[in-house]
Amino acid sequence: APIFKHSLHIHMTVGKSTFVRLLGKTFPEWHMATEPVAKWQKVQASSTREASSSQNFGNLLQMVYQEPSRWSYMFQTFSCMSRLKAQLEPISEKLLKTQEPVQIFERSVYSDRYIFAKNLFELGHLAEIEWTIYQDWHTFLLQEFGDQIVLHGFLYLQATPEKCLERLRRRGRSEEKEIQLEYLEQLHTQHENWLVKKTTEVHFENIRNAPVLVLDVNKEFEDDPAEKEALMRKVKTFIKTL
Ligand code: D5M
Ligand code: MG
Repeated sequence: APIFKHSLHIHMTVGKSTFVRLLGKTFPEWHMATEPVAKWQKVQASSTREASSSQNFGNLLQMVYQEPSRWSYMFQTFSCMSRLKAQLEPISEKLLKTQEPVQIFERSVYSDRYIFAKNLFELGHLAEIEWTIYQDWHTFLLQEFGDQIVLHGFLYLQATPEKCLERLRRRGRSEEKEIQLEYLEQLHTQHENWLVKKTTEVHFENIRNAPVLVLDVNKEFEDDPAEKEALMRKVKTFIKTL
């Protein structure tokens, strides 16, 4: 199978989906894998025999925000599984036929661990034993599947926590209404430590050395053609260097 050359993973607190949509419009030949938030909001058994019997087991996103100490570990197992599955999806024939195949993922199994799980542990929502077991299977799974989930770079959409809060309030997802600035500041620090300052201990060599493109998205790029174009040009240039 051909080695897939350009796989990028987007990171940031709020604004990714908008950005991914824009990338999709600008580069229609690329493949976009969006975050499976809907699955977390409506957990269902995967082996339902009859479509009509698909039972809804709950809104895991809401559960984790309401009672983080109870549900954080559970959430991490589910989100990591769903991302791993998405990253293992075979590359489409159509994409393979393009000259420079590019695949973009909205977040990754790495942001699960080095942003969210780490932060939840530092906040005390993951017990030491949960964090230890989590890291153990995370490392194991990624080592086992390592060569199938190659990644070539990160796009880091950088914005101030204040800006993120403003956008989060504007989007008004009900599960997220209790989120405070402090939580976004913590996530921001995790992103900076991992992707900019590189002080986070990363356990996968290829990830430690993966190039990062930092994009300042504090400006509202959605209704600003010049800003949009500048961002798209930076992404294109970055990909050429990979
Ligand atoms: O929506 C994704 C939502 O899910 C947002 O509230 C952050 C949260 N999320 C995503 N991944 C995780 C992990 N691994 N742990 C805890 N919470 C998580 P978005 O559109 O990406 O902002
Ligand atoms: Mg989103």
